[in-house]
Amino acid sequence: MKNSGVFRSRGVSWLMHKLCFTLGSMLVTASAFGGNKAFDDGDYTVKATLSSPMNTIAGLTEWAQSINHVYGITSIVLVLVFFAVSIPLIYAIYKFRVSEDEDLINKKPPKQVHGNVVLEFAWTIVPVILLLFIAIPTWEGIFSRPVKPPEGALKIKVIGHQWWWEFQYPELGITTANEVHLPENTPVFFELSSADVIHSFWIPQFGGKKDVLPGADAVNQMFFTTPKLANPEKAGGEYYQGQCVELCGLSHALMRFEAVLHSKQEFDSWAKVHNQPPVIASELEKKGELLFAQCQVCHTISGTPSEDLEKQMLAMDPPAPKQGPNLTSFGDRRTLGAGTRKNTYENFAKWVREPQSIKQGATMTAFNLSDDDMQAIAAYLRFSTAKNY
Ligand code: HEC
Ligand SMILES: [Cu+2]
Repeated sequence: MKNSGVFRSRGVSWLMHKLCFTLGSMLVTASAFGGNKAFDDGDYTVKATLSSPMNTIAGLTEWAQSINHVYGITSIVLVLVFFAVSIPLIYAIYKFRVSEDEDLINKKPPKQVHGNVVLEFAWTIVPVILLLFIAIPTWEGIFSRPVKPPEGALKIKVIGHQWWWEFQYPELGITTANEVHLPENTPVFFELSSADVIHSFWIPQFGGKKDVLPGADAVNQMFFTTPKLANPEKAGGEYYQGQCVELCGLSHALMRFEAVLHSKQEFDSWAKVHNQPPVIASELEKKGELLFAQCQVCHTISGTPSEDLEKQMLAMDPPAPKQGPNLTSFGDRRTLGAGTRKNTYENFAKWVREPQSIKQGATMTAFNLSDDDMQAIAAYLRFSTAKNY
């Protein structure tokens, strides 16, 4: 029988399969470079560049760098294995291909061999050596991590909610949401817990991720020393992207936050002014204050009646924590809806009127407010410490 070229194409398709698999893996790796590049147009766009905010391989903390060290070694081994397998493979496919006029039916099978001591030893020992090569720096990385947070680390309680983040600074008496402010070059200690389902806390450029679990006795810890400011002259903080990395429901992908790095001085001023209640200077703000009454069952603003309500709710048995993010100094936040949109008046109005149009499944009630009322609430809420820290 004349060969119909089946064998050859099978070899090729097998090779294609392997190549696609490799390319796929490389794409997954490349996606680590991607991320949400700014919020300039208010939308989520993915861009793969080295300076992307979700880039994992430009680690800024010692912890992130030790992870990257292992990542680098693993990549070298992987590339070596890739070539060690694919070069002989391509050679074999070419060399032993079927020629057009070969009679495959009557062709004798090649000589069958079984067991080659040298080969079997070689392909057992070589992977063991390669794995050791990866394992030793991995162990080193894992065991060089301190087991306890350093003395005097800044403590921050992180509470995951479907689909936003709460940050409490017990020593500073501050509660905020979706933006975690940090002093540069300082040990920080996160206590992670969840109000509902399992989430996972991750600031890619600052290091690894940790699960955020529900249940009072399931508090995870994360600690590291924050990096130094890249540009100490610039005021207003440097923003790094964070993201929930545990599939936690419908809007899991929209459960983001920003870590804002400040000089120590700037951080202290932020902490001082953050809790200042809104100044009610105009009629509009006054009206906004009244209208906010319908929001305060879920939202608290420090130094206002909504805070007293929160205390009462927490004193109940069982305690009833508020469902929505703390909105103290909300005007200072860069984003809205946990990093979903840029914090502009248009996005704010859309959010209040139809939160689910921005974030599917968001548990906030929709409020069909008139333009006048919306502007009044915005004036009250967007009272801003105006970055004057
Ligand atoms: C039933 C509870 C509830 C009420 C009432 C409520 N909200 Fe919300 N609100 C939420 C929840 C929950 C979120 C977080 C949703 C998310 O990001 O997934 C939220 C988020 C927000 C945010 C975005 C905060 C951020 O940093 O991302 C703003 C702004 C906001 N609400 C304003 C208001 C205003 C103004 C009112 C009153 C007109 C109001 N909310 C009433 C539950 C509520
Ligand atoms: Cu989550």
